[in-house]
Amino acid sequence: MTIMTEKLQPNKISGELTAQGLRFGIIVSRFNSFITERLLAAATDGLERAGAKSKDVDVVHVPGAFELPLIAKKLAATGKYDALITIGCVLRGETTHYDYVCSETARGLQLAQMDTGVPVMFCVLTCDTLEQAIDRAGLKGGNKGFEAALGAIEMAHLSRRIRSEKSKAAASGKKRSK
Ligand code: INI
Repeated sequence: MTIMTEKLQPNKISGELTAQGLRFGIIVSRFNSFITERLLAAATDGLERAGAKSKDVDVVHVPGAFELPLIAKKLAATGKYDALITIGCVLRGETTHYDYVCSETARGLQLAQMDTGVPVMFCVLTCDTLEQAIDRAGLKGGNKGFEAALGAIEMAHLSRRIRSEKSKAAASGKKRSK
């Protein structure tokens, strides 16, 4: 006996790539500003080309990458933003300072998004050389700022979508209890 099975067609939940009506915060490190300002320019270009308006994008500068997590968490907690983009550039030096800055920045930013539920894009270059950073800030490797902008838009939509699915499920009593 053959069992006819219908091909499973699951509901797909994905984020659109239009920035209209979304609010973004961009936090930029001044350290290695030669690189970070190029990442910032590409991030704002990405948001603008996707339809974001100036009034919906705030840019905040911090001294170094290590300071990104605290300000990300504070901005996320305002409830004003659909997504945040954090921009930094850490270059390896002669000591272990690099390792501490990289790991604490990444850890802090992940905590900021997990604690607040606001998507936080990690546009922090961690490079051995300046050349590697330049490649990723507009040369051979493209520009990670632009990629971060697209990621922020996608995550903002996805978060809104999941929030509305959650309220729909709650309203229809379908929400499963744990
Ligand atoms: N901050 C950076 O953003 N990039 C670096 O490469 C860097 N290095 O190499 O030291 C750096 N250090 C500063 C750090 O982020 C803090 O601003 C500083 O330690 C004060 O808290």
